[in-house]
Amino acid sequence: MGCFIEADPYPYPYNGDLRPANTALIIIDMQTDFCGMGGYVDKMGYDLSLTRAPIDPIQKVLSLMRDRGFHIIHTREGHRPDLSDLPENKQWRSQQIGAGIGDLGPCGRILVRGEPGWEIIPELQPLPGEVVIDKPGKGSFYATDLDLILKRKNIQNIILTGITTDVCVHTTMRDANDRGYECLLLSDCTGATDYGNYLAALKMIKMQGGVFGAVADSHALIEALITG
Ligand code: C5J
Repeated sequence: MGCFIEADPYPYPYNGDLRPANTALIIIDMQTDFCGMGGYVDKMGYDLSLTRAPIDPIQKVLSLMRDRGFHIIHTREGHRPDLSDLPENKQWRSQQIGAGIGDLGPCGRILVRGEPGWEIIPELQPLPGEVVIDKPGKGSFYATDLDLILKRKNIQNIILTGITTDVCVHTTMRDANDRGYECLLLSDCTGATDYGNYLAALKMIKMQGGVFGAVADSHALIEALITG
């Protein structure tokens, strides 16, 4: 039998083994810097409605998955206050586009740990006991203990949400897939700074029979958890 979520290009997970014990919801970088007024993405001049669109669907999925006892993992992108973990080329690039990482902005120093802009938005605050991964890069595995934590908890399935689809979410999904995790991206629970890139990122996951995993929306997940 098994439990499957209706997804594209195959019902997820491939083996039907979807249980709270072996499945984590990962919420990537839902920080003011990426979706709030005065944060990094806002300073770069992007349309915040694109990165704010997933907030409400993520809230619904988070609430149900918390109730059902699934593992919940949050990530935050950010750098040490002394910027010792900030690559020079990343700093240079951010300065060119008018949002220098480490510079003072309306929400404190941009993408610096401990600053108001770096905090996860109030709507999606982690609960005590939920894992929070601090990462200096795009991927959630690079220079973090995420893989160790997933292995210790015997997690096989990762359900991805958060921002931005084409950057931190994709990097994390690709890396997770290489490591053998069975990945699902929830299409309405993610957003990019560019709508075309969002669509392309979803399409790339599904090529070659699901080269990085599968894509579903939050309704399909909720339906599967309620009826399954
Ligand atoms: C970026 C992210 N876009 N969370 N970070 O720099 O996608």
